[in-house]
Amino acid sequence: MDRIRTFRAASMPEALALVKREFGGNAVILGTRAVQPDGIGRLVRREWVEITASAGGASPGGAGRGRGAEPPAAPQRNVALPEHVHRYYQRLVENDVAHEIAERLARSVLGPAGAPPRNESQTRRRLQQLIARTLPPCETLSLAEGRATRIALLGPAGGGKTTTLAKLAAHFWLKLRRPVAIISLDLFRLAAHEQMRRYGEIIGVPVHTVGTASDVSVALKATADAALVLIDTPGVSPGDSERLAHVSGLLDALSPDGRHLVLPGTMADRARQRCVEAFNRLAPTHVVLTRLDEAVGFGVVLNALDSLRLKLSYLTTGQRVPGDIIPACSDRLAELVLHATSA
Ligand SMILES: Nc1nc2c(ncn2[C@@H]2O[C@H](COP(=O)(O)OP(=O)(O)OP(=O)(O)O)[C@@H](O)[C@H]2O)c(=O)[nH]1
Ligand SMILES: [Mg+2]
Repeated sequence: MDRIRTFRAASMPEALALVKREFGGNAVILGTRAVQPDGIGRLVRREWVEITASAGGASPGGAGRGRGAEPPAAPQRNVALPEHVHRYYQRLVENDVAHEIAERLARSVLGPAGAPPRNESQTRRRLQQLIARTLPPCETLSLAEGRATRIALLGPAGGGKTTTLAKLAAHFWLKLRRPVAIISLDLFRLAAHEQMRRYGEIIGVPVHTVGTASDVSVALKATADAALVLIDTPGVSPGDSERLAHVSGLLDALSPDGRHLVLPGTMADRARQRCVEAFNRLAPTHVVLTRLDEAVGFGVVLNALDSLRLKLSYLTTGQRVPGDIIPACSDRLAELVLHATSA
């Protein structure tokens, strides 16, 4: 029988460290919960984080693992791989890289002529290069000269669109002092509108709302002087074609320079594929992977991007605004995927 326990700490990395210390690298995260102060204080005060984890075994609903319900089994010794290559294969699996991708990488590191790397450091160097090359191109936001750059965030409900948008708004306005404006298309839920309005107030950037096509020209005029216009869209279930069509129409009218699909990095494979297929209709150009703080390792990034041919723009690693956002960079990501988890 698996052991299940709830761990509480001041931050997600600390809570994950407790889980790892208690249950080891094969722990399965069953659920996470932020225990927050009330009201506006939640944006500025640190919250407690609770993780419920099991020592091993299946995770209900596949939550928290990129490859569905199976935790990574202890990798079998692969006789075809030299010892030091196999050790890196194990590390990839420990970091939640799917077995088939880890195996593909380990085999590629041997090279076509079967000239294996001589030692650990050569293996690491080759793997790092291979991983960086496997990743899609990385491209963060860059602002056009002399006109507003418009960027839309879209994706499934609760994926982290509004939080990521607030992090970007804070970075460009509070840190870089570039004028930012927000356009919110999320008029479906009062709470969503309220959330965006509060972020706007706290960060100090104007928020305009667009509910129908007739609001578009007013919003475009009102935001024409901003260097960056961030467009927040409502969460849409992949099966809701009516709402997808509505958002698609408004986006076409706003004609953004980039459309960033926001997906939790911890989403199970099939759910993610369904989302990607549904959101293709909105012609995404980039992907943002969120909730990586809830993943066992950065390997989920490789799993998520393996069949996704969109540019990677940002990764998010927590709920804090501002903060908890990493600009995508393939070399840095390759390092993170190969990072030893048992340290
Ligand atoms: N752990 C973790 N939580 C996150 C991250 N990004 C966002 N969240 C949390 O996820 C929840 C949903 O985030 P939102 O930004 O409201 O998601 P959304 O996609 O705008 O949701 P809808 O507008 O309802 O579709 C909030 O509790 C966020 O604090 C992240 O990187 N890590
Ligand atoms: Mg939202």
